[in-house]
Amino acid sequence: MKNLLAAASLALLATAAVAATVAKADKDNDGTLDKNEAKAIPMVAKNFDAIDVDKDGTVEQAEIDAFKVMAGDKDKDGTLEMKEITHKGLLKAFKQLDGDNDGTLDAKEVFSFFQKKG
Ligand SMILES: [Ca+2]
Ligand SMILES: [Ca+2]
Ligand SMILES: [Ca+2]
Ligand SMILES: [Ca+2]
Repeated sequence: MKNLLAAASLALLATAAVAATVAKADKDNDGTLDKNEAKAIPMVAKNFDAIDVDKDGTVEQAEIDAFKVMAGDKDKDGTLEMKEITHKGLLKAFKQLDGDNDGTLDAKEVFSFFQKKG
């Protein structure tokens, strides 16, 4: 239980750190980053189109979170199998998230998880 709590607070810290960066780059305060604003965060600027899963031309926090989780795609097939996922909440919700029931999560499915969470 102690370990679980430690993991939870670490996750919270990580989330807060990223949120601060996005908020800092979000010059017009609309909660998303357009291509211009994303220039302030090299990781986002470089991967903008890959991160923008819903292709609305802006990057939101949930998309950045999803992108980070998708980095666990070790065999680079574009989807996450259960064994490629380290995020505990994601593992727990795996079955519900796997909308097309193919046994893997794609970027959109991961994005929907963080969208509901946020
Ligand atoms: Ca903005
Ligand atoms: Ca978007
Ligand atoms: Ca994979
Ligand atoms: Ca799937």
